[in-house]
Amino acid sequence: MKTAVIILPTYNESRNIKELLNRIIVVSKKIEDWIIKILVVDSSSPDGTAEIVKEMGKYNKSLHIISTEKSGLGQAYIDGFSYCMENLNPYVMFEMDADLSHNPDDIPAFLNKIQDGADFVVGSRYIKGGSIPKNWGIDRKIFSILGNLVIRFGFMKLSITEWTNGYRAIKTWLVKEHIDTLRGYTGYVFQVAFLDNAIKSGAVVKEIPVNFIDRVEGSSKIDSFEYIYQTLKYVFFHSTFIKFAIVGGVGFIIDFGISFLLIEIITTAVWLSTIISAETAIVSNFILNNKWSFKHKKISRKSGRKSFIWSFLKFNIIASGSIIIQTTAMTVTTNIFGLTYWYIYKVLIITLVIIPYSYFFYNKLVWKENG
Ligand SMILES: Nc1nc2c(ncn2[C@@H]2O[C@H](COP(=O)(O)OP(=O)(O)OP(=O)(O)O)[C@@H](O)[C@H]2O)c(=O)[nH]1
Ligand SMILES: [Mg+2]
Repeated sequence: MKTAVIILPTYNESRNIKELLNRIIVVSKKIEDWIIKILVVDSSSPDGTAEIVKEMGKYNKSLHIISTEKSGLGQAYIDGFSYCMENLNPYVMFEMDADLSHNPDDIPAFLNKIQDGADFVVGSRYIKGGSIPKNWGIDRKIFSILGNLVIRFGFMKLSITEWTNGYRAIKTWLVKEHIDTLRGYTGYVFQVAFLDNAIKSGAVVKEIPVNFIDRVEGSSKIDSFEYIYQTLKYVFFHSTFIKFAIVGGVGFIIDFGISFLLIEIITTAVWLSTIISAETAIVSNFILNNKWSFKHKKISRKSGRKSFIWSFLKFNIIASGSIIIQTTAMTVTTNIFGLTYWYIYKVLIITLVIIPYSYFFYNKLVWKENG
C-alpha cells in the first residue's frame, strides 16, 4: 500500500490542533487503500501546540512532529517535505492548514483524484461545489476572489481556478523536482510558486471543490501587504504570458523601426520594406520567445534541426495568420465605423484578438509540452 502524509504547519494552533488531529484520524480509519500518516511542522509555537501533539503521538504511531524556527509558511512546508521524504516514505504529500479551515472529510476525494492519475490536486473554493465563508467581510471576499483572478489571467492559465488555498495533495516526484527552486519562497507566495512550477514541469493538475471554513479559534498569521507584493512580483517575473506580451512589444518596435528606416530614409519600396521589417520582427520574436517566454518548453538543438525548422515554419504561419486577421478586421471596422478612430480599433483588435490568438496557437502548435 502507498503512503500519504498529511503535513500540517502550525504556529499557535493549540486551540485547533487536537480537534483537527482527531478528525483526520477518524477519516483515515475509513480509508482502506492508503497508509495515512500525519506530520505536524510546528514553528516553536509559544502556546504549547507541540506539547499537545506530542501527547497525542504517544497513543498514535502515525502521528509525527518536527519543531522548526519560525521563518514563514513556505519554509515550514520545505522543512516538512524534507523530513517526510527522508523518514516517512510518502507517495503523496498533503498541504493542509491546521486552523480547521480545511475539512478532513475531503481527504478521500483528493486521494481518488491521485488514483485517477493526477500528480497535483488542488482544493478549490472557486469551482462548482466549493465556497468561501459567507461571513467573510466584503473586503476579504474581494481580496480572495480578485487575487485568484489576477493570478489566473496573469499566467493566462484559466483552467486552474485556485492558486492560493493551501489544501493540496502532491505526488512526491514533484516535490523532489522543485524543492530546491522553492527554497527561495519562504512566505505564503510559496503556494503560487509551487503550482506554477508544477504546471511548467508538465504535471497533471486536477481540482476538487472544497468549502473553506472561517477560522474560529486562534489568529491569522498572514501579512496581507507583504503577500500581495510578493505574489504580484512572482506573477510578473514568471508569467509566460506577460513575457510573451513583452516580446510582442519588442517585435512591434523592431517592425516599426525597420519600416521607418527603409521607407523614410533609404526609400525602399513599401512592399519590400514591409516584408523585410515583418520577417525580422518574426525572427526576433521566435528567438526571444524560445529563449525567454517559453524557456521551460524550449526547442533546443537536442530536438534536432528538422524539428527546429518545422517549429519556425509553424511560427511564421501563425504570425502571418495574425497579419491577415488584423488586416481583415481593420478593413471591416473602418468600413463600418469610418476612419476617425482607427487607432482604437487597432488597439482593440490586437489586445482582444491577436494576442489571445497567437498565444493560444504558439502554445498548441509551436511550444507544446515536450518535457
Ligand atoms: N509552522 C508554521 N506554520 C505557519 C506559519 N505561518 C502560518 N502557519 C500555519 O499555516 C496555516 C495557515 O495560516 P493562517 O494564518 O491560517 O493563514 P490563512 O489561512 O491564509 O489566514 P486565515 O484565514 O486568516 O486563518 C495555519 O495552520 C498556520 O498555523 C509559520 O511561520 N510556521
Ligand atoms: Mg487559516
